[in-house]
Amino acid sequence: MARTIYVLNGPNLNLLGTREPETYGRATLADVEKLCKTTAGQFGLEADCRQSNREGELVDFIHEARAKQAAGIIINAGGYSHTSIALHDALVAVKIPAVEVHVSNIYARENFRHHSFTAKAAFASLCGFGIDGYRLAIHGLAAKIGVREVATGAQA
Ligand code: CA2
Repeated sequence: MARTIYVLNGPNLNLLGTREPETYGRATLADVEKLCKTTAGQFGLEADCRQSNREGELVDFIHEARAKQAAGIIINAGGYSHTSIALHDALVAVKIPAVEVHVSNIYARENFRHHSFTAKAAFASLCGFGIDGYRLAIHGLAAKIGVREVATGAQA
């Protein structure tokens, strides 16, 4: 059975591709989820993708990842990245390797985006790659947990 990784997106990320394209690009959340499922599949993993605008529900998803023995978590907690001790604590508590992703380069933006609580609980953090950051994060997570790309038979 394929091992599962949880891909968690926080508040307002359901709006991706509909507003502020100069900051977040034109890809939608559906595009992100498709990219994550395809990339996870290349490693023989399954991506379980969730989005919520509520902090507590994101905490619940992290606990669920533990209950389901998920192999890893990719998290873009949106604005909660910069405020949520609860999400930090949940990520630390479940002891599942996590990568934080931000679509935009948070360090090139307002000062209040420069600190992330979720980054402190993750083993790695990526920002500024647009939605490709999710693909890169899955590659990094797979390397961290010792999962290799599945052979497809296709010539490189
Ligand atoms: O760059 C990122 O991925 C962020 O996590 C996006 C958050 C922001 O609060 C973080 O500082 C950085 C915002 C969620 C996206 O909000 C949108 C709003 C309008 C249109 C598209 C997305």
